[in-house]
Amino acid sequence: MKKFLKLTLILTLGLFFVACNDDATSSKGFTKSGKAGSLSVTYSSDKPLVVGDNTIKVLVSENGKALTGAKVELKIFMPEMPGMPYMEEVKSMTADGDSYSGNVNFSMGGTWQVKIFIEKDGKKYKYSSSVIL
Ligand SMILES: [Cu+2]
Repeated sequence: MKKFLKLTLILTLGLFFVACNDDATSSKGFTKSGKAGSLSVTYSSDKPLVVGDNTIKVLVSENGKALTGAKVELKIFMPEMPGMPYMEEVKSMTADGDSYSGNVNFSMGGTWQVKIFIEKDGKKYKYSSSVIL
């Protein structure tokens, strides 16, 4: 009987770890990248994007080297739809080590257009993307 309890306990713990692992896999974050002229842009979140607040990190690089000291703005917008006005939010991102970060609020589910504006030494770059929530 004691042996049986031990086995049950081991199996239960095993399942617990498997469940935790699954959870870690399904809660992996969001990341998307592309080009803005000669620059490479990656924007990401440690957690999957949700309706509401999201902490978004933007990494800009040129020839494989992080571009620091730039002015980075992230704009999200959703075109007008029947029964719903045009919505947009523009956020100035704050320098955060080699990247830039800021809080972005998606006010509803659906497809959002994402533009990232980068300005450095008088040159302007734009990266266009979209996300579906
Ligand atoms: Cu909408």
